[in-house]
Amino acid sequence: LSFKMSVEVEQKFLFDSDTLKAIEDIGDCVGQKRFHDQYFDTPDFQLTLRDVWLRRRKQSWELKCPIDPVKGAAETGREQSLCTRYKEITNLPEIYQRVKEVIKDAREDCDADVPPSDEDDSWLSKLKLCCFAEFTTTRRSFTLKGEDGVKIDLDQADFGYHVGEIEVLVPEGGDIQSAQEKIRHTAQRLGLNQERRVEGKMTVYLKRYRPEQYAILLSAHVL
Ligand code: V4E
Repeated sequence: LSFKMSVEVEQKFLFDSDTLKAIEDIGDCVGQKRFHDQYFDTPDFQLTLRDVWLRRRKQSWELKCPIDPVKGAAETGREQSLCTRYKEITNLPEIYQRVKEVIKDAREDCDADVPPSDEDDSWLSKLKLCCFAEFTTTRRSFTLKGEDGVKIDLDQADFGYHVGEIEVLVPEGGDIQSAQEKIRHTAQRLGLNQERRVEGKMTVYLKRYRPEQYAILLSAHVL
């Protein structure tokens, strides 16, 4: 069995009209799209407390999980990297399997059952998964000449937050280090000189609309 699994390496950045001009000067716009995201978790945050993010976008499921077994272990006591790295799983049976492994108590009930299909949402209630966040994003995507495999996204979320990201998708077994190098180089070309991680859409969303979950994830060092 081979599941489509890649690692998304990305760095978020704040942008203004000057950054946009820099991107338009040295890059090509490769499209604009709008999508609605729904994120799911148990009422006691069993997924997000482990930095696992279950999302439905345009009727497709996606699971983002940390690539390191213990999140933050490699970064304790060191400066936090500007880049984030997440495993991306898009195959629904594989997502279901992973989610069951993460959620306590789910195994006895669901071990022998069949994996869900796209049309069937009954697995969500079976695992007590509820939507805790949903928003629509308008995204413009760019590529830069001479920067193979690097994508720049400029996102505008409908709750009034915009953020950019430099992203490289690394196929399973690929070189994550060199992806981070490409991202650093791209950031330099765009004249970004940030020192700290920039808040993603979800962080801002939780802070605003799910303050309890935000506080719990913050004290668990997930955010
Ligand atoms: C991994 C993660 C979340 C899931 C959403 O990931 P993100 O890449 O921010 O969203 P988006 O819309 O850009 O997805 P794409 O289209 O690229 O697939 S929500 C929170 N996290 C963890 C996280 C974190 N703790 N800190 C930062 C800076 N980013 C993500």
